[in-house]
Amino acid sequence: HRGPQTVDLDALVVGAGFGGIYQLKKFRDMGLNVKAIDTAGDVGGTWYWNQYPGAMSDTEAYLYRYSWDADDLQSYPWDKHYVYQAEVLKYLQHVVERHDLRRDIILETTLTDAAWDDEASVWAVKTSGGRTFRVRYLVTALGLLSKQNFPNIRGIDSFQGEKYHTGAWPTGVSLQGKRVGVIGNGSTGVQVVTEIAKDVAKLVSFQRNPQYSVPSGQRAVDPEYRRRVNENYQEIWRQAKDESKTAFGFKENEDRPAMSVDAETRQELFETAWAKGGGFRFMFETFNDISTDEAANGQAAEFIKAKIRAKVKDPVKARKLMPTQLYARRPLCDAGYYEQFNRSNVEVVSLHETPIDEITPKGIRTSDGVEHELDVIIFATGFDAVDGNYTRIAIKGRDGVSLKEHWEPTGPTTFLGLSVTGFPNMFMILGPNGPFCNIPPAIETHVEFISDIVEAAEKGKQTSSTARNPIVEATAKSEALWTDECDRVSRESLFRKTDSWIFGANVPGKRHAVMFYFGGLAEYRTKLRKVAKNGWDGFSMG
Ligand code: NA7
Repeated sequence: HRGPQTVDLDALVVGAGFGGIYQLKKFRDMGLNVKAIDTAGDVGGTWYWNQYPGAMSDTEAYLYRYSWDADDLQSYPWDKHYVYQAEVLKYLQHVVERHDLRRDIILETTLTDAAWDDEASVWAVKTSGGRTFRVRYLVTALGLLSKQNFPNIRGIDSFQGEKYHTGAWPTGVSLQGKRVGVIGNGSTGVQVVTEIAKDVAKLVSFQRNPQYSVPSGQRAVDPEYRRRVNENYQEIWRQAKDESKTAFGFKENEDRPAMSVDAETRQELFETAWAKGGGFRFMFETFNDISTDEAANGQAAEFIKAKIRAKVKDPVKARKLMPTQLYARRPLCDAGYYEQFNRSNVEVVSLHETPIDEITPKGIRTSDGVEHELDVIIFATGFDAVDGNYTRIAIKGRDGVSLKEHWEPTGPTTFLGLSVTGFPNMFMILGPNGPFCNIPPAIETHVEFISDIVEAAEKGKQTSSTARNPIVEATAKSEALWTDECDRVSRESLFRKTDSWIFGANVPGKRHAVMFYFGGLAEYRTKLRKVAKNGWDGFSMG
């Protein structure tokens, strides 16, 4: 089994973003011999790769960080209500330095192949550069959104200008004074357009399905606000993790259907949420049924459409920006997106009216024969999300069966979004069918559960009479039950009826599937506690 470059460890963490950094810290604190690897040239994960202009977290800054370092929470500065990419990256670098984690992080190193060795009860993980790690525990923190989705458009390679995917944005790109086309208008496209419109000579936004975006409420943080957050931090995290579904810092409405109030009251409630800012807040704090009832959804949609009509002065542009689908994708928010279309240098092309025929050496030609001449094309076309990161790499469990093969007949299945039967001692941070919510608290929930179950297994080893490595593995039954549960809980959601990455419906040829647990973070955490309390119910521990 051993080559000259073989390294034995207790655990390997793959990925050094929000998830991997914390897992490394936890395992190290438990006394395990652990390393983390990452393909990137630095730590940061999503916030390393997505350096496109305008990249921002749309979770408010006070909840877009770790909760486990109480002193750091009190003292680490943030000056706006939402943090931009550079600040998140700096924060993660800061955490890595503060806890002296860098010495155990190996950068520019990619997992190429991982195989379970049943005889030795270890994972053999091959990496780029020829090193093999033999580890008792493998934790994958690959990110939900990292495998880029490039559209298959005729002539794409013939373009002679600059071409970038937002998810692999190189440093040092200047768009100043250039003619720029942006394909895609999800969270990313909306942020790019809002940020660059003022700097470029011409901006053409190519939109297949216009989306609904509400104001983010971005503004400076005043010292009084920060003082209040600091004073209440413990309670803030408790509420987010154990009392809310989305962990976005508010309580989701549970008892007010949109049609239960009169039109005037409804309007007022929407206006209030609009003024406060935040996409999740607008969708989930106002009423309890916007994401589940078509009539309620229609009311929210009409409210936003009226705002678009009022903001966008040119009626033709307004028409092209008007959403036609349900308001049932990841809710967006922005700091002045629709306003950009009032600039004379900003155009919108409706791909429903005039689809792209081809990309030419000079730009993009649409079906009306117009060749939009461009210096730069930006692909804000999203990701092969959630399971895409797993099926692209060779992870082979028992009997050499790969994850891809395991998921082939059914779509991605897991127990609790973190463990798969046939893949012992491997844990996923944010694997398929994890909770749909603000990411850092979801990550902490996973990391803490994984660390606890590994600790339990290690304790078992100390008291065991055999020398064999402990084994933790989801049972086939628990995986099937969890998959059913995720299916059941999402059945009512209008998100399921609307094509987007959240149900695997954004990549041509990809199977639509349930990818998240929609029951909310609080409920999810209750379930995890129950599993732990009942002797790791649903796992076989050997
Ligand atoms: P999204 O939300 O998946 O958005 C991708 C956008 O790209 C969306 O507007 C798509 O249009 C568009 N797209 C994709 N393929 C094509 C082709 N072939 N032609 C034209 N337009 C296309 O990705 P984001 O990066 O914005 O956001 C991902 C998540 O990151 C986000 O939800 C946050 O959680 C953070 P469509 O709507 O499918 O018609």
